[in-house]
Amino acid sequence: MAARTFEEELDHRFLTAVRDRPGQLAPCVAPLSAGQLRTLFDAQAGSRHLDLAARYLRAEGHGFYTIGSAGHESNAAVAMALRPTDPALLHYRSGAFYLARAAQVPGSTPIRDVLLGLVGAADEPIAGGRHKVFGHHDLAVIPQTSTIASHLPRAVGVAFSIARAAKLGIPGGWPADAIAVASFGDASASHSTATGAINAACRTAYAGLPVPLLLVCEDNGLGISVRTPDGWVEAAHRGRPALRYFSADGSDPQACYDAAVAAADHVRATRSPAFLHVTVVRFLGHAGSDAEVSYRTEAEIAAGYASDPLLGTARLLVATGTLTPGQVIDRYEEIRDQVRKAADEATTRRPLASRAQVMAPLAPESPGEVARLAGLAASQEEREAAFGARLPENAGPLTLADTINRALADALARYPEMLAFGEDVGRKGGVYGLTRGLSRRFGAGRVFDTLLDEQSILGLGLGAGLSGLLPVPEIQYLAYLHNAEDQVRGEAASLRFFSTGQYRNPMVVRVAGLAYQKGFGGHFHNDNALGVLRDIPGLVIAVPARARDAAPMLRTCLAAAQADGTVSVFLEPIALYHTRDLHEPGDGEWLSRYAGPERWPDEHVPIGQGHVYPGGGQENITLVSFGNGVPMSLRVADRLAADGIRARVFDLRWIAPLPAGQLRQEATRTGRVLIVDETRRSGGVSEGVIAALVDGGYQGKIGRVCAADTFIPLGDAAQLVLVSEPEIEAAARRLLT
Ligand SMILES: Cc1ncc(C[n+]2csc(CCOP(=O)(O)OP(=O)(O)O)c2C)c(N)n1
Ligand SMILES: [Mg+2]
Repeated sequence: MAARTFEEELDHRFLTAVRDRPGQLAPCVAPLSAGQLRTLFDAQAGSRHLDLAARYLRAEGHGFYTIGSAGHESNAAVAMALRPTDPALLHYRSGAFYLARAAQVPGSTPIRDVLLGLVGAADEPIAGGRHKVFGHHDLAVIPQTSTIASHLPRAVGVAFSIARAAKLGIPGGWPADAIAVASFGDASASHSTATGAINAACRTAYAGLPVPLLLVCEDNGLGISVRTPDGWVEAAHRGRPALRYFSADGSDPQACYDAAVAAADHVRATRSPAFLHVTVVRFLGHAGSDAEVSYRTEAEIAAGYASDPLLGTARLLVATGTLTPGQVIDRYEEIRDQVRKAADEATTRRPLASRAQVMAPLAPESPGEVARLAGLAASQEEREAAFGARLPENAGPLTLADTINRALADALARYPEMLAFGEDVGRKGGVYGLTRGLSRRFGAGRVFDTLLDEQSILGLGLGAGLSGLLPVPEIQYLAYLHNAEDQVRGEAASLRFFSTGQYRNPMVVRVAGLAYQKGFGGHFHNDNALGVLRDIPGLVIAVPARARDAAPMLRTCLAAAQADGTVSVFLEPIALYHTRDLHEPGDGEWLSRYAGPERWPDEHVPIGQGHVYPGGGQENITLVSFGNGVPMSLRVADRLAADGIRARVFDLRWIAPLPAGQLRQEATRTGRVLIVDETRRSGGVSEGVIAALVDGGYQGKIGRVCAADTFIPLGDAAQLVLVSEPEIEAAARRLLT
């Protein structure tokens, strides 16, 4: 007889254990009712058969994903201990949780949902064929990317925001007494993203703030082939401040359910986090492609079968007299048939069929609505309350920093759901004073300090956006975005994509950055690299060079967040924060008067629209720039004018999406383009600008001046590697010869 495959062996072990060893199924009384036991078993068996289906669908050429939940199905008991309105961010092995939750919501079709995900069908209900995820809007299950633990900072943010939205009276996405639940594996628990998030939850709860978060570690002892040291998960999480530890053996459904109820009750009642550690087994290897025999002995693999959570539930079903062994097997087989039929049906569903269809959730732009929202202000009384007697439009010419501060105040008055937060944002008012006075005026519930962890700051933004709030996190310096960048790339920007826009995390991330800082220089404070942001699909990158642009651009980003769930990075050039003059000391030309609300509709700056500074008459050259390059280019244009050379300066204002059409027009007008780019030659903005020009069919001359491919040194040495005005001027003259 041919040896059984692992799939066949798992099936066989379960069936023979139930059929042939009824002696193990001793009578007992379980607090789980007969109905609950049946629900539990159905979810577990459904999940098991989905795993088996994933394998045959793969073998038949229909399926694309084989990481399963087999061995972890006790997570169904966790779902049963929760409410279907408790937001859930699930591990990729939480299939039985997903099915058990769906059983709480009439009309759900979880088996079909998962199968459609496995075959990449366009009508899969959450990701629409873009990935196989556990997610469903009606089940409050937020889909996750496959980067392990990357959902945990968001989960902390969701938990925090449940309470904060309730406190502020903002109708959020969740009931006021909801708790957030996040599951993850044992290896994931050691990932810095997880440790950072768990630490943030503990520290926040320790400080006395509500963080109703249930962390569920599904501990199978392995991360692919790597063993987690025995006892490590418990040692690392038991006894942590403000985190209550619970544990259960996943092969014992009653114990699992009891622990989950106790943990969920604790979180709901105390509004503080708990860590539920469920010991499970992993069947069928890490994924279909994983030959676990290369790192596990056959005996070890076989020993796991005794801990099958389905068997645990079967025992209780029989021991409580709910079902006979034969009925358990019948139910198991019925579910097998149900899954097979649904799988056959799933293979007839269509995949995504066009590039536009794939990309549709990335670009749900409604520019008309954005323009309308950007033109709205708080009432006169609310503005007067926010600003005191001194409305910013009456304050005379303002710097970029002062303008952003006033624009933030206007936005806080206009959007009661807006939060502004980050390191030093609250009391101190920001390292550069950009949020000064805002916490005092709008309250520490809306403008506040966070812990020193960019990942947690962004995670809070992600969770807040999902919870009906409008988060405006601040990252102190561009260089310090990098340690948390996955929260923008993998989480913020991808959520609409993997949920066909059903979930969104509107957010405007304010980042102080770029080069030419004189006072406090060096590599980190003069970071001039935008490469990591430029290629993120759907991300909007705004760079206001001057006060006049900053307020309308900020309003546009906030309106786009509200209208479309857009994620924007609002990159503020530090060196221009307090700049007053353009051409000569005292000219005050870099200051602008703040526009009052009556002018907002006219001054609206749509996403992707640059600004032209004409050179007068028929220009000879177009200088294309952004950020610090704009005032430099304007000064160079002035010097060129002395020699009769007319330069048109085009401020991109938006690095993503680039104003491509306008750019081509401005370039074609003179036939000579010089790109003045303070970012690096490699991976810098100029690469995108040149590509946009070429793609747009521009055939004239192109030159560029960029920063060198180096980190920025301290002090005056920085000037050696950054673009200088003489360099711009020389390059412009070269292009004209
Ligand atoms: C950040 C990141 N690094 C690596 C991987 C590749 N990877 C996928 S699953 C996995 C192991 C995770 O183990 P564990 O957290 O214990 O979950 P389990 O699969 O055992 O349930 C790894 C390394 C990943 N998905 N994300
Ligand atoms: Mg594991």
